[in-house]
Amino acid sequence: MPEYVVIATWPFGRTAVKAAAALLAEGKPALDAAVAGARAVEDDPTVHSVGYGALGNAVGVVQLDACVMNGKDLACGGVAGLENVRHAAAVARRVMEKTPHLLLVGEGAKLFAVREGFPLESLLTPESVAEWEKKRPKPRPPEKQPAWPPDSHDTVTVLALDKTGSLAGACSTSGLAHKAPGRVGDSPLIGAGLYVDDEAGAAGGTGVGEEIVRIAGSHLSVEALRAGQSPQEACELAVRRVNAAAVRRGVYPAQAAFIALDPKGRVGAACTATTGFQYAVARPDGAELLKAVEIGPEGKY
Ligand code: SD4
Repeated sequence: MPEYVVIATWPFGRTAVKAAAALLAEGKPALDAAVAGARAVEDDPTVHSVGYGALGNAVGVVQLDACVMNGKDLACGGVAGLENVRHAAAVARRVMEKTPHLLLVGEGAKLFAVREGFPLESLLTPESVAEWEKKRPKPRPPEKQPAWPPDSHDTVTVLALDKTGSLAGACSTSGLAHKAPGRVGDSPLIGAGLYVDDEAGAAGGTGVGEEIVRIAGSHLSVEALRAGQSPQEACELAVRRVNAAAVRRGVYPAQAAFIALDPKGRVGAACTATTGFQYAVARPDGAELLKAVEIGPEGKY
């Protein structure tokens, strides 16, 4: 078994795995590493889909979704529609640690964050406001609107295996740009955007959340690991399921991707055909950015 492994979504996943690997190398728990990885991306104002500097919803308000899960004891927590607090994954961890609940939303999540000492701030930057304007959906008849806004999303999902052999994960996102106020994606939902169990493995999703929730993508992937599939096979299974669900509705599959990490430290990743998904992996011998296997839909759509 490798000393430690961490995997994270998208090219900004390099920032996440670097921060997480620094902690794993010191022997820190996987959950500390996963949350630190998410935090590094939440703090980066050039990433317009996570934390500070993220794009707003349809009325220009940044609403963050996040969750965390610990593979040792299945402890988990999440926040949805959280406003004015950049470290959404850390708030999700507090929900896990300090409440008997799993998910806090909207004003309740914000109130909880304030009571836990998280500072309130505007998450908008001049650049994110300009980008939000640029990505404003074009006025056109509803039947001509794309089912999802392309290139206006990206979650940081971090999965970590620590030196004790335990797994944990964290994900954090502002969701889809110009989403309906109050819309909740896959990222705060345990089993959809993230699932982690030391007895099977860890998986996380990114992309159009509706498609990931519809197939309970991360739980599906972890159950595939439990049944003996490799992380690569588990991710491909989830992507094929997203494709099949789209075909059944007569639409072309949306952008969606999955990453997975098993207790042996093996990783996998796969995405739907138009996603162009990349992910970062770090181990004691260094970090790399990899391109995921793309899987197109089978049959008619
Ligand atoms: C969501 N899954 O809210 C998130 C967005 C995302 O890559 O990951 N995009 O639907």
